Amino acid sequence: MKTDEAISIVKPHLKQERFDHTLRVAETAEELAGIYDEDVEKVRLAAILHDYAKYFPLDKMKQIIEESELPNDLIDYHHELWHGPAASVIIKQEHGVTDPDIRNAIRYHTTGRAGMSKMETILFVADYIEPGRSFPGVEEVRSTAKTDLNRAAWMALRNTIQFLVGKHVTVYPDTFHAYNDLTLRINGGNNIHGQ
Ligand code: DGI
Ligand code: FE
Ligand code: FE
Repeated sequence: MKTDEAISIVKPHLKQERFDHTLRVAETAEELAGIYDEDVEKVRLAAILHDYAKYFPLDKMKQIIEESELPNDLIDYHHELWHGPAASVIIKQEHGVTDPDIRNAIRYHTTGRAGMSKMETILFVADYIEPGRSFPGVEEVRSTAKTDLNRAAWMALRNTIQFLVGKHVTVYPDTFHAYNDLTLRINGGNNIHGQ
């Protein structure tokens, strides 16, 4: 699939501000792909398609999840977590995107997961740091992303978990798994206490 085709698939489904976010994520993800030696074409496609299902009706996303191989426990968590997994199914079923690297990057872009591939991590971080984002602490993640992709992802996960816990809402297990996995990876396998 070419960039133009991916854009024409998602554009009718996105509000202008979400479409602009999508293009900024693509640009940011391409920069990271350059730094970390990842396939720029694939990263760009994953980025363009990542929020495709963001505004699908909730019952449609729910149906896609229930009728797919995706874990049904997603339904017990916040509906904000549904659009990535739902998009990963629909782009295959309706648009023939079968590449597992692209589909997994889209699927896990909100929650992360343990053992994220480089492509998954690039999209996860790009979605968090694109220039339109103004989360507290994003500047530190932006600068870290230039030199240490895994640490940047870890920081984004830490911030998100802290944010969610502060709101007294649930955190999907994959988000904890991603955080734990990267904690060990960036510490070289040592589970150091008190840091
Ligand atoms: O779709 P975007 O707005 O571009 O970004 P996203 O897909 O990363 O959605 C992020 C939102 O999801 C963010 O406001 C926090 C919320 N969220 C709710 N529950 C969870 C969660 N994020 C994670 N990582 N884990 C959760 O359990
Ligand atoms: Fe998203
Ligand atoms: Fe996004």
